[in-house]
Amino acid sequence: MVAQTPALMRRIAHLDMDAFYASVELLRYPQLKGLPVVIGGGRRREDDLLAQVRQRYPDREWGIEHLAEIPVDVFPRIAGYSGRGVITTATYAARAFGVGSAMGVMKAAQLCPQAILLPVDFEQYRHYSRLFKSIVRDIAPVVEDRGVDEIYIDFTHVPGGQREGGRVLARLIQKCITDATGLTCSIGVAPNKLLAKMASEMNKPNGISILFIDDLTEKIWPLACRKINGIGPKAEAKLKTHGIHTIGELAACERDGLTKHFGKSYGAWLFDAAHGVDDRPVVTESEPVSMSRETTFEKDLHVQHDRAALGDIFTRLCQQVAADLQRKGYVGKTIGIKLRFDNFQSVTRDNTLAFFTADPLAIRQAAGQCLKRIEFKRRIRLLGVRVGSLVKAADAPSPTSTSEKSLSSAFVVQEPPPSKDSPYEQADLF
Ligand code: TTP
Ligand code: MG
Ligand code: MG
Repeated sequence: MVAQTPALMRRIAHLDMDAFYASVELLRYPQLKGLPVVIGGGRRREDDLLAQVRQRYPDREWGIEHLAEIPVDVFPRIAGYSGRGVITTATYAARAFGVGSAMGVMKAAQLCPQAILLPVDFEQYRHYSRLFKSIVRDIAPVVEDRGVDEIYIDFTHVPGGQREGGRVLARLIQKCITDATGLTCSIGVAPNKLLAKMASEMNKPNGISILFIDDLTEKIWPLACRKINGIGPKAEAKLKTHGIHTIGELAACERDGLTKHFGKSYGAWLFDAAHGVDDRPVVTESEPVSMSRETTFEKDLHVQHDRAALGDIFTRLCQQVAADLQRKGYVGKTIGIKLRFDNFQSVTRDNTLAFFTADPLAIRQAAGQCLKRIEFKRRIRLLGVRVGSLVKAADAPSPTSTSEKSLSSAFVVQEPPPSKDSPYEQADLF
C-alpha cells in the first residue's frame, strides 16, 4: 500500500535585504558599522576618499586594498550639504534620527548632521543582488525576482519549508546568505505573497516572521491599510474619507460597498486583500507568462483608408512575436490582440487555440480572428499582438493526428454574416 502524503500547506516567503545599498557599502567600509550612514547625493568616484586620506595621513601608503583602514574622521558628513541630492537609503543607526529613503540630503542633514554620506555604486549593488538570489535559488528553486533587493520564494515543496511554518528553511537561507556575502535579510513566510510581503517587514532587520491565516485578526487587522502592497497614498486617502484606517476596518466593509466606491476590480481586490486572500503564483523568471509586441503609429490609422498599412503592421507584429518565441524556445496557445483608439480607449481580445504554436502564420490567423470581435468606430493609434499560456517548446505536447485535425479546424474562419454596414466586416479587411 502506498503511504498517503499529507496535504501540503501553501507556504510563500518574501525576502528583503536589510538597508541594502548601505549594507553593501559597509562591506567595503566595515569601520562604519553601527554609525549613521546615508547613501546618495552622487555617483561614486573611486579615488575621492583615497585622495582625502592620503592628504590627511601622508605617512603611509593608501591603496584600494586599504579601504577598511580609512579612519572614520576622513569620511564626509552631511552637515552643511547644499544640493538637490536624494537619499536612496540609510543605515538603521541613521533611521533612528528619522532619516530614510527618498528624503533630500539637505533635510537629512538637519535631522542627523553627523551622518556620513557615501555616493551610490549601482554596479556593486547589482553584483550582490545577483549573488544573494543565486544562493537562494540553489536552496529553493521557485524564486520570483521583485527588484534589486527582494524576492518571493515558494517554500511549499522545499525540504524544511513546512517545518515550524517555514522558519527552519528561512533560518537556513538567512545563514547561507550571510555566510556568503556578509549581508543580512529579513524573511516573512505566510500562506501567500500578499501576507508574506507584510510579514517580512515585521521583524526587520535580520528577522523572521511566520504568519498563518489564523493570525490575520491579531497581526494584520490592526495595521494601517497602507501596509498592504497595492494600497498607495491615493487609495489610502480615499479610504480615510470613508473612515477606514486599518485593515480590520477595511475587512468589515461589504464587498458591494467597496466595488461601488472603488470600482469592480479594485474594490473586489481590496476586499480579498483585507481578508488575506491572494492566489497569485510565484512566477519564476525562466517561465514568462506571455510575450507581446506592440506599436504606436506615427499618425492614427483608419481601418478602411489605411487597410494595407494596418495589414502590413499587423503581420509584422505577428512575425516579431513568433521570432521572440522561437528565439527563447517557447510556444503558446492563447493569441491575443490589443488596440488603442484615438480617444485612448483600449480593447483586448484573445483566442485560445487547441494547440501550442510559435508559427507566425498560425499567430496571424488566430489574431485575425480576434480582430473580428472588435467594433471599429474610431481611428487606431496602437496595435499589439500577444501570445500567452506559454510552455517550453520541448515540453509542449507533440501534435498527434487528432491535434493536427484541430489545428486545421482552428484555422477555419468563422465568417460573420455578411452585412454592408457591419463594423465586423470592416475588421476582416486587415
Ligand atoms: P528597500 O528594501 O525599500 O530598503 P532597504 O533595503 O534600504 O531597507 P530595509 O531594511 O527597510 O529593507 O529598498 C532597497 C534598496 O533600493 C535600498 O537600499 C535603496 C534603493 N531605494 C532607492 O534608491 N530609493 C527608494 O526610495 C527606496 C525605497 C529604495
Ligand atoms: Mg530592503
Ligand atoms: Mg526592498
